[in-house]
Amino acid sequence: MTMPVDLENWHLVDGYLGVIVIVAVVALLAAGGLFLLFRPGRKAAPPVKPPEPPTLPEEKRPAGAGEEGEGATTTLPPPAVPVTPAVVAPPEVEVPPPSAGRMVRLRSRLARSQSAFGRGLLELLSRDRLDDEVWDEIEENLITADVGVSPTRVMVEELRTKVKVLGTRTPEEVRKLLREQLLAQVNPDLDRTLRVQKHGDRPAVVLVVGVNGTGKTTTTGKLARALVGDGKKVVLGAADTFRAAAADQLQTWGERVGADVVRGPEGSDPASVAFDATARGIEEKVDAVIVDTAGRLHTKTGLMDELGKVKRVIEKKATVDEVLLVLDATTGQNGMRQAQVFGEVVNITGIALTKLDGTAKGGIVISVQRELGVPVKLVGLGEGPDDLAPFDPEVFVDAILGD
Ligand SMILES: Nc1nc2c(ncn2[C@@H]2O[C@H](COP(=O)(O)OP(=O)(O)OP(=O)(O)O)[C@@H](O)[C@H]2O)c(=O)[nH]1
Ligand SMILES: [Mg+2]
Repeated sequence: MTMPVDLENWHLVDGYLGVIVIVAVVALLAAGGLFLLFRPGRKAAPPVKPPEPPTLPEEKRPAGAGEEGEGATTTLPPPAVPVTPAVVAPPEVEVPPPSAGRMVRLRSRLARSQSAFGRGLLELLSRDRLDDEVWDEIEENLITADVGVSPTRVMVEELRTKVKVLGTRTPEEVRKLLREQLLAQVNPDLDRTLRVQKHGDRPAVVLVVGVNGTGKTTTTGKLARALVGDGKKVVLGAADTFRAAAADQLQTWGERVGADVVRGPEGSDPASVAFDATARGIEEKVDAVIVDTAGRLHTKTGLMDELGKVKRVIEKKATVDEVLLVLDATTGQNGMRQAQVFGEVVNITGIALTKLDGTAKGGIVISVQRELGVPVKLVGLGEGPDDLAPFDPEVFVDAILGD
């Protein structure tokens, strides 16, 4: 059905229509505006990207999780099924070799001492004419090898007398003579037994001390290995609390041989870590507790006092059987003063002479024992985990002189 159009009143219709259209448009715009202003969930601020919900690996994600529409801000609910942690294989515990005979195995590491020190001496002593000049050279050779001034004098005097008695000398005789002299200075009669025997139920306690970087932590780790290799049970105390890395370093050594490592937070009291390690050792009835300490300069009184405290605190629980001073053989005579000061504070019972593989100054063994009146009990002959040996004077002297 169509409406008739009144052509006469068209202008009126036209007028009405115009008004209606305008009103309708205005009404529509107003309604749209109101809708935009008051639509539910409108955000006052410009939309912010919602935080990423925690994601789980695809296969562990609960069904349906992460499938909400765009802009969902809810975080994932806890997984319905317990998430099994990734299977991490426990570190393989090694069975280190026993400590006996190690110095023989590591003998070639003393080659540097041998060429510079032993061979030089043998050559000089084998000369037909031994005038003052040659004796001066022999003396110089001994001093350069860090034998120390007074042991050098003693040796040169004795050698002079014996050479006079011998007259002409075969190379074998020269070697024998020098061997006797060196051995006498190294002193095979000193008791070099490392005191790591249990006292009834109580473990032996070994305190490891020294200046920075001498090899304390490495020696502690190597010693733990050697003891485990000898069938002992060991607890390690990481009483170097200055750096977390120091405790981590020791922990790695411990884990490799299955020895517990007691450690404290970075910056905590080293004495309390040493105390806890001793307590753990007693509790677990181990054979030995070895306590690694932070490197400290012997000139820093505060740090030396702290070391004294570490020892006293351990003594509340057990006896400190062994205080090992770790000396770097390459630092030569500088080590001597350090050694004296450490000795005053913690009463050193043995020396671990490290880095003997990297020096021609093997004579340090003689001077350090003499100056301190304490035997060299252990020698470090390399960076490898089993490059620590109980010190054997005869093997040492033979290595210096060569075969
Ligand atoms: N060649 C050689 N290197 C060694 C020996 N003993 C230790 N070292 C090395 O010396 C460096 C220092 O060893 P650490 O055991 O960290 O010394 P530290 O005394 O604990 O050092 P601080 O805790 O910083 O005082 C490391 O690179 C060791 O591998 C050794 O007998 N021979
Ligand atoms: Mg260290």
